[in-house]
Amino acid sequence: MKVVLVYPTWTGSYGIFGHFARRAAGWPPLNLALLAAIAENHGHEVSIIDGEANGLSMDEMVAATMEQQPDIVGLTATSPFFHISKAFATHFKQTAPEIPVVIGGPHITIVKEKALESCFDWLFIGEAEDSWPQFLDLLEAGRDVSEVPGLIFHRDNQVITTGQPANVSDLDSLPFPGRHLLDMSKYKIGTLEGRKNFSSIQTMRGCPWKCIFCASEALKTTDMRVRSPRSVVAEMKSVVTKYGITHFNIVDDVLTLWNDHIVEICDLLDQEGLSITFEGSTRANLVDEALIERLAKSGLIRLSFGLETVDAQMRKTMKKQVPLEHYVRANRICNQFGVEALNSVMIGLPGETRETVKKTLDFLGKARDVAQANFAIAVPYPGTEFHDMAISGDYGIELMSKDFSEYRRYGSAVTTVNGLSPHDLIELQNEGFVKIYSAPWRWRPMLKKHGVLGGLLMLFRVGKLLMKKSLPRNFTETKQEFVSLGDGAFGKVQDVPNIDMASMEPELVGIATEGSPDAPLLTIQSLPRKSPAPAGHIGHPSRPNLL
Ligand code: B12
Ligand code: SF4
Repeated sequence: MKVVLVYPTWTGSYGIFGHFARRAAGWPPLNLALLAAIAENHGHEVSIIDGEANGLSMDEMVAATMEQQPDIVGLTATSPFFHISKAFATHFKQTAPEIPVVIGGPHITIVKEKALESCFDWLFIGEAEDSWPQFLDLLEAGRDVSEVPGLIFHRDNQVITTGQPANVSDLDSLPFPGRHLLDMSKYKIGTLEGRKNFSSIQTMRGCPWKCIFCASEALKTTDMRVRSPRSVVAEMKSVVTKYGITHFNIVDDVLTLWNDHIVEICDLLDQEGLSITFEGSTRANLVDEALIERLAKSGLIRLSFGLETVDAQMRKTMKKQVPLEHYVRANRICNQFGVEALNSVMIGLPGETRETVKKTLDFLGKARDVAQANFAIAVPYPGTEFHDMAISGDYGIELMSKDFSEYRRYGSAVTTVNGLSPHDLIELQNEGFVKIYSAPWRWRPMLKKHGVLGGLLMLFRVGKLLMKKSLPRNFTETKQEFVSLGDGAFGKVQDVPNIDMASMEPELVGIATEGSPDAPLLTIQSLPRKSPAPAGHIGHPSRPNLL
């Protein structure tokens, strides 16, 4: 059977943020690549259309899909981008109503039949490594698929659910993702050593904790499984050999959950003489000097930690269970061994007030060992305890929108908390960037990472925002508004009618400075606050981040 898997363009809907998201990293769709390899092993012919990497418009994605003459089309979705996959499926069905369209991914696993729109023939929930090939084989043979676990579909005007599929027990039994179906030269990520071609890779699944803002429980990720280090290193080796890619972003939820596992991977890398670099995320209390020194020796160049907030009560409520004192220590250790440390902060978690944000910003302002922090708005994604809290109004949270397409972390907020409006949260997010990046000792690493032009642009904006903050408050009704851009930079949106994001050169946009012909693309202008914009958005409902 001819299977076409489509990863629709998503950063376009982040407006100006999308340019910076693209500059920060363009990620290969690892899940589709894995499902493609499994389908190929079952004798099916597979293509992947990565609309994001190729900057395709909706029409171009539909045309590219049709060109492949598919027997079936597969899509994936997270909550804030489900609407894009749905728009693609709707568009595609107008062209080819007879070709089945299926969709899986975290959003489907979480909301289940609520995602069963008429443009989808079958939904897949949970891990699909077993159900997907079973389904394809039965469909090709013209047999009934309703015995396959993990499906949701319409039959005789009824919604049929075939139950939760089992998680994969032996990760080593899976093939390596079908990267040969992607143009691997397109995926690049910014590092302190410059932009690198990279691939994502998964060495284990799961995480034992249940932070309230994470859908770990709904996604059944507390069921933990690891790959053998031998299989991981063999995959890395094949990526190095086939594509010349030597940087890996390990997408495991907690990279240093089991020290032995990651250390064994490093031992094998050394034994094989495989010279690579890698990065990942972990919890600050799960690193120590010996571990970081060991990992850095085999190529660790970056680690991300989720600081979120420094307020003791909020830390308790968010159930992350990492004692605060570990963050400075973990950053210091990373600095000591030349590993870049990233720290994410969330603004608007349950219990947030202006005072708690100030506490976090003061902490970061003084913490000289903490070189970089990213400020995201806390988003109550479905399937999280935070979502339930926002619906029931606990801890001063009020949910302003049930439209998941608005559930983004940058320049948008869908909650109010203790009197802080979505607009206030966005302002506090911007303030966070100013606070941390106005410290001169943070400029050096930032310049290294964003390049001289990017760095200067950011410093210019920090200065401008500082000046603006010193102006009288009545300026706010129609003021030009700075918004954070997610990767440490920020800009302001200005009216750019009929802008065609897909056709723009991300690099060009990235380096444009005020006064240059490209300047309008870097600026975003706010509507007056009484405008009919949806909760938290600065823009018009039809074009949320652009006016
Ligand atoms: C790496 C990662 C990213 C990367 C790369 C994404 C990519 N292109 O691969 C980046 C940084 C870009 C990213 C961005 C975001 N991410 Co993210 N990300 C992850 C992470 C850590 C790993 C993803 C992964 O590769 N998993 C491995 C694959 C094999 O698993 P999988 O994707 O779930 O796929 C399996 C099933 O879902 C199913 N399936 C999936 N698709 C399909 C399609 C078909 C046809 C079928 C049959 C089955 C199927 O089968 C697969 C195999 O079992 C996950 C957490 C996690 N542990 O999974 C979060 C996660 C997916 N991200 C999440 C979020 C919220 C985001 C953002 C919204 C954050 C933001 N910036 O606002 C964006 C959204 C981007 C987007 N386009 O949707 C949430 C999603 C929750 C939700 N409600 O949807 C997760 C689950 C984190 C969490 N625990 O809360 N992310
Ligand atoms: S530690 Fe990370 S992956 Fe685990 S529950 Fe918390 S946020 Fe989710």
